[in-house]
Amino acid sequence: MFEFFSTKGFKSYVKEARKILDGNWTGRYTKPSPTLYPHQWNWDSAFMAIGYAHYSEDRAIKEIHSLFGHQWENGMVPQIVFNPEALGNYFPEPDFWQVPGGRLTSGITMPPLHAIACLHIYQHAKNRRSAHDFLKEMYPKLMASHRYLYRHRDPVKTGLVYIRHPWESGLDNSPSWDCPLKNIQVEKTGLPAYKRKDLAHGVPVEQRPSNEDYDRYVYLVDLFRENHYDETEIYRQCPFLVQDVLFNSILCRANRDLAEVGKIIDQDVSEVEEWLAQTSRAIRERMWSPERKQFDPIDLITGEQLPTATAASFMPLFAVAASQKQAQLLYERLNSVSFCALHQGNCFTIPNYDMARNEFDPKNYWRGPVWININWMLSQGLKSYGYREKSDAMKKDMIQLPVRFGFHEYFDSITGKGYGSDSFGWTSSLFIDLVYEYYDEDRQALNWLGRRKSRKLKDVKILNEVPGVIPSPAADLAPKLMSSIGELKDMFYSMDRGLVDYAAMKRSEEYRSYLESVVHLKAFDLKGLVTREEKLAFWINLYNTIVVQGIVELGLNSSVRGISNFFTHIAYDIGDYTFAPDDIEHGILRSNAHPPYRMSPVFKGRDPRRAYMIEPMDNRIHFALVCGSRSCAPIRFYEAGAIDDQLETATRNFINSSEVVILPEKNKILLSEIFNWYKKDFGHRRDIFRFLRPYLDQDEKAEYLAEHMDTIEVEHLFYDWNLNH
Ligand code: 9WN
Repeated sequence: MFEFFSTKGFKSYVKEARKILDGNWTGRYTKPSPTLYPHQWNWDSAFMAIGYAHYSEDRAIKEIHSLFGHQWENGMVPQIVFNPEALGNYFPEPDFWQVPGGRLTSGITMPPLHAIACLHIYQHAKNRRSAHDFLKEMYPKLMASHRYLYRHRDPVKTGLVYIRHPWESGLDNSPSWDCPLKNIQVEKTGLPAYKRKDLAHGVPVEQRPSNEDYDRYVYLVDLFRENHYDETEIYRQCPFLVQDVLFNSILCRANRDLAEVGKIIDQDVSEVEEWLAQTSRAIRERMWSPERKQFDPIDLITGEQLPTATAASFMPLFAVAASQKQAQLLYERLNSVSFCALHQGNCFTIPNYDMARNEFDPKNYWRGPVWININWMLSQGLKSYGYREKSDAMKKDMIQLPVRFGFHEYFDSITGKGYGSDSFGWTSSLFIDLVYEYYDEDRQALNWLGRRKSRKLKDVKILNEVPGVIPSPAADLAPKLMSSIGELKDMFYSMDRGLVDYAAMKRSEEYRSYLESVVHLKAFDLKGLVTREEKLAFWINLYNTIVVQGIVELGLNSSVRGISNFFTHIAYDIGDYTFAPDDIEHGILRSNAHPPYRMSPVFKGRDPRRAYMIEPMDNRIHFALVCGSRSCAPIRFYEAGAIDDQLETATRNFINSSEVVILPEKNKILLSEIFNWYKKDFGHRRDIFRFLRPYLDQDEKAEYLAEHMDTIEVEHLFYDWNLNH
């Protein structure tokens, strides 16, 4: 490897996302979409603020201020704050809601994400002092909004609050509401006259709620206004009262964050802690269905759980309310075909609804497409329970969706095509958050101008020296080393995602025994490696292992880029010579080809190590060498007897992973930086395409590439240098 740090890749997409937010920004709040949703929406604003927190604290704060400026006296934060200048394009608007006091808001609420957003703003603030002031100002308002929920939406003190309209759930036409909505008898003639406006913006009818749904939405609004938004009366009369899993999970998580906010500004947080304890217990105990092994909403009209199969049932992970056992069961369900187990290849993770169910519809709104906000919360929840690999994999997939298909409201869970509104607010803001968070350790890569600060270590550190162990020649050292590496691999490498548990490895007996055998490399005769296959397997395995050992020994915990000369600083003494990873990669395996962006080869002049170069070089090594980072190949153990097949598999896997993405809709191919750095090995565009062709899964994308070799635009992907731990 080498020390050139690319800042390409997602940079242009982050810019695009920011441009969308600029376009939707009104000066006070951000429209969820330029046309379909022209007003301010409750939970959308929290998601917007989460993205803005990374680059515009000011906007993040204004967004929240604007919403809470319309908080009702009883503490309720309304679902919509209407913009008087944008009236006429949405239904229902204030003339229909007729809320008390002539307010320009709707008369329902939404999942209370705002304490989460406020804490996030504070945590990312550059100006801590003003962020602290912001928390002080927000705390009583946030407390009032939670108090409203516990007082008016949990009248019999169950610890769970109810929603009284599907719009309050945020997941309007979720199949979870089919049953309770069906139980509402609606006489068309008894309904007030209304005209839907959501279909006037070019979104096809099959991607939106049905007319029957709308009749019921309107019926409920009518009931609220007839009762003058009196919560006690509504509770008595409303035929739709549901304790929703998503809503309560968000409330629970918001309590957690609100307690944190309270502590930051020295408040007594006992009331919030009490809410937190009650709600997490109630989620764990009352919403869990032992037969279905999932969390289900509770219909307060029937008193029964509503067996459902939406992604909402995973949300107690976000709340950190699920027990370890429940979390494990949720994780298993998430990893099943019902929710498009990762990289299944024929769908996108994770659809909003169980793909195996009849009601599943990959195109229809909350009945099956992929939604970034839901997956964003879920990936956070998975991380909280230690399912870091799955969480990271979901984040990576979420980042890919807008890159491939645009910043849409939701995405077809089978084809990935974007639906609903385009230029969608929370898809853009959460994309920004995901890119920043996922590449958190690597902020410098997002800093367009910056070069990262890294340490340069002096001298070369020989890693195969153990005091008291005398190197001795052993004819079978190579196979012994390989089996020792194999043991480490079995114990500490996770083969499915190519991750390594470095900390556990360092403490292990197996690692100590590996260190003892690696000492004998000093007495190893490289001439004993005769065939090309033996040499390839030996050097690839050795490269991968020295990199892992280097990470362990230097105590790196975020990226190999922490040490600017990592790949030349560590080395093994083998026979009479010293080999650093760069010597192995560029000298031996690349037949002494120039490392990228360097003027000279690693073996200069008559360097005797040239005698061990493997010629001709095999390009496939690039997909087998591990650099301790998430973007490089997963670690495998290579065997001389099977090396060709193994390299073939490694290459095929890499080329069909998210490191090579063909986007016919954009006439673009996104390629791993590896193809850019190693132009010398792969050649230029047409040569690269020819190389890719036999490895690509033969689908319409491969066909597209074959037909558009001359015109397709090439873009190189951001290289993820974070440690693969
Ligand atoms: C009704 C704004 C909102 C989101 C919701 C989403 C959709 C509104 C609608 O758009 O709902 O609130 O008219 O369909 O379902 O989650 O907040 O983006």
